[in-house]
Amino acid sequence: MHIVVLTGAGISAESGVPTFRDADGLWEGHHVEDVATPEAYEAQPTMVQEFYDARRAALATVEPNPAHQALGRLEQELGDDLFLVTQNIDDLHERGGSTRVHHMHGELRSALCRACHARVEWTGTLVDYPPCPRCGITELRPDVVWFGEIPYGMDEIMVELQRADLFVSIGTSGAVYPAAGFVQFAARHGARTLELNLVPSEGTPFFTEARHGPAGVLVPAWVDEVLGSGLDAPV
Ligand code: BV8
Repeated sequence: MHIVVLTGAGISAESGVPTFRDADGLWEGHHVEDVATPEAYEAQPTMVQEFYDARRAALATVEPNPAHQALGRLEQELGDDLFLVTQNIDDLHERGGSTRVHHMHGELRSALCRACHARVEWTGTLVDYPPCPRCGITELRPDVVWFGEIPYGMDEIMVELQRADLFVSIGTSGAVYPAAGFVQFAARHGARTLELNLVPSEGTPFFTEARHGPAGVLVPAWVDEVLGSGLDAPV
């Protein structure tokens, strides 16, 4: 059985990472749509760099939660039969035990060089424009996919969605495309679809089944169900 899992900010909420649209949906006092754009970066590079520097630094203050750990366990059991794609730019899936995580919107712990296009591991700040480790030019930006930019790995993601028997969406509002369209694409290619989210999302009507509650409770229970049911049994 081939499973594709898509995660969003909701899976990291119980780790203390604020989501985008809950409460007042503010990040460091900004709406993500106002900051996560190439135009904002051109107009106010320092503000954008500081926005991501603050979120990168905050990674040291949060820990993976049982939902991340359950997906790490699922990868151990399913291997290549699990494809995990996340919209999140934190490293909590990796710290929760997942080794193959597809960050379609990039990662905080990576920097992108606008001169040589290298993607380099980065844990410090970027606001002071340090030299690119590969080309030496001081044009490093957050390696994050902003609104209007093309998500990473789309070809591979579409292939995985076409071969999925089960598509599971965890902790996302279904507000941003193309991720929000994955459920319909997977269903069109024969997948069963399951939503695990705190409350119904914009995409809930497109799912075969939807369970609502905290990811820290729903995800471990679902993984136990999948692993307990025998790996080739229908879910
Ligand atoms: C693209 C990185 C072309 C940055 C992000 C008009 C109509 C339709 C589309 C568009 C349009 N105009 C423009 C577009 C395209 C645009 C878009 O969709 N805009 C929206 C605003 C309408 N998209 C793009 O520009 C994308 N690029 O389209 O390129 C293309 C497409 C395909 C192929 C080739 C080319 C690029 C978008 C990427 C933007 N970058 N993140 C950063 O992080 O700073 S977006 C960011 O918000 C996230 O990555 C995520 O994708 C998105 C939504 O966030 P969520 O993860 O869902 O979080 P949210 O807070 O919204 O929801 C949390 C959920 O968790 C809630 O439902 C809540 O109930 C739940 N929850 C809370 N606590 C818990 C919980 N669940 C479980 N347990 C809990 N404890």
